[in-house]
Amino acid sequence: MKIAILGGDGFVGWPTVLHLSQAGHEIHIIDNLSRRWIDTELGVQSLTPMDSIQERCRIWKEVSGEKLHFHLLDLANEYERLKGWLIDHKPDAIIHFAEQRAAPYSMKTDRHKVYTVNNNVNATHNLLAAVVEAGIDPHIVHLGTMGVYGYSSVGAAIPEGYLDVEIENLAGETKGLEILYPTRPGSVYHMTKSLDQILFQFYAQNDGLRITDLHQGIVWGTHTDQTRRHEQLINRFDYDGDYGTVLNRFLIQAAINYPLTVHGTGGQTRAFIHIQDSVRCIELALSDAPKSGERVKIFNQMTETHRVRDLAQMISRLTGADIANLPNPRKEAAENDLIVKNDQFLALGLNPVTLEQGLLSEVVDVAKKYAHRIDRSRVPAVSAWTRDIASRVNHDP
Ligand code: USQ
Repeated sequence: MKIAILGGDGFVGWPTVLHLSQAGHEIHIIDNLSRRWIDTELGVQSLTPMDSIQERCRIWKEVSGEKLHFHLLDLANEYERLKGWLIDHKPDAIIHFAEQRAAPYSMKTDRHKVYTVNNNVNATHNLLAAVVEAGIDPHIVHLGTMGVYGYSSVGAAIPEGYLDVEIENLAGETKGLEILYPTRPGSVYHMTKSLDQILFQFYAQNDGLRITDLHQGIVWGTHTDQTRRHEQLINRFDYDGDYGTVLNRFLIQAAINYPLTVHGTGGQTRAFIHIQDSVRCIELALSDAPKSGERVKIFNQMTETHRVRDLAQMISRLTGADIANLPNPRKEAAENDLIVKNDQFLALGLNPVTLEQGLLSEVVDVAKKYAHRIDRSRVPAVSAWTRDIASRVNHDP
């Protein structure tokens, strides 16, 4: 297939590019390199030394013999170029990762909220409108998030996108209805992914677009089979307070003797997936496209759920790291349960990497190896969800 990978320079985008290129597909990366600019804005860098996208593509050609095509294009702000590109190239599939993905970054200031909404919602809508206008019929696979569901658990499993409900009509009869699972986003970033869902629903229904939305959990790990093939193909690894995700942060904190930064009691339960499984799931989803006229296909892309404090204890046991219970900069439930259905990927043959198998190698191969590149001052999470929380967090010793 000819596949356009929007956001193909990012943390999940880059390993997906390599995985699908190795599988024999013709890959076109479309990216505005905004993630690299945000590193510059924040004054942080990936734990792992990352080459330019052009250099990464050159190395992949050397290693694999496969050519990657890179197109510098800003989806959210260059609508006409995007449309022209789609008309010229007519991809069979489009994988859409091109969104600002950090919840803390999206809550940093009003400017960051506005940027995140403008970028993410426009990128998604521009893509959908341009596909219709170009008259093409690609399978669109979008990287969504588990976070659209929220965590107000009633003790029931979260289904894969849709909920069957019963309502009583005016005649007093009980009728069945299938609805999108109600969203309850916990940040402006998660809110944009909730808005994306409505855009997809509309374009699938109105224009017959074939869309799959992957509700992904928190990704951990760095390497995939392909990024291991050359040190210059290495994936990025974020550890800072805005972009670092919880488990990867704990791993590098353990490597530099920094007490593990548990927010509050650590009673938050979240869904997790290893980066290797993430790229496998995307390939599985690609091969299982909905037909035109069908509803958006939604998968829960996660393999395990864990409580934050259990993760901290597990890493502390493995490495001897101390644990710090810090005031939580976020507005979120202090404790929650989470049960998630992921039957569709298991049925398609996913055989997940578990935390027990993968953790130690991440600590040794990545966190310890690159520990010298860590700026300890960038470890604390300082972006607060509200002004009140900011004053509490900042005044706490
Ligand atoms: N947390 C800590 N200590 C830390 C960092 C985080 O206790 O040092 C806690 C947070 O308060 C939160 C939980 O860990 O309760 C998860 O935080 P996170 O930063 O690992 O994940 P999140 O902000 O939810 O976002 C990440 C990705 C996002 C993706 C999402 C999937 O950045 O792109 O959509 O995970 S999910 O969480 O399932 O919605």
